[in-house]
Amino acid sequence: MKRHAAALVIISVAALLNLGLGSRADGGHEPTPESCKTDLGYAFEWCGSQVNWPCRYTFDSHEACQAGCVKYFCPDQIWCTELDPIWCEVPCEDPFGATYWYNKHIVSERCGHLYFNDRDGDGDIDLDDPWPWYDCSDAEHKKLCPAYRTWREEVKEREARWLGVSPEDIYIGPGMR
Ligand SMILES: [Ca+2]
Repeated sequence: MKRHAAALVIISVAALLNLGLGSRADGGHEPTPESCKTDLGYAFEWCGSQVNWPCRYTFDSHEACQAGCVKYFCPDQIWCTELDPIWCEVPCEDPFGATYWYNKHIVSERCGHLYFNDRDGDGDIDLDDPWPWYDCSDAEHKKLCPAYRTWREEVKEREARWLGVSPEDIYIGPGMR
């Protein structure tokens, strides 16, 4: 039992050191079908890197985020196994499973152009109107995973509880303040 605990400590120290030092995948190219075939380890490093989207924002669910990312870039190398439920068994709305993060990549593929949008064509990205991106992202998430809780749903419920009204009475969209 004691030995087990010691091993866990060593692993977490190694993980911390790895965070500090970065990896060869930091800022490197996205995994490609070719690199997945020849160097699957690179995909794990790239996806686990603290500088690449979206796993740099994850803390508790970092392992699941990395798994979802590898599954997205290297679908031919990853298959469902009952040995580790993180890959396929965890429900899609749960950030502790790969599917949740895999879906984020799909949504980014479909809606990313709205996030990095230059409507007036002056060459600068306009981040002042995020709502078309939210609309697209929420709709695509729901298509992939009906049980997914969107940011808007969560905020509406929180605000509604706070104000003692129904979530339908809360407005989140253009012109809100
Ligand atoms: Ca612009």
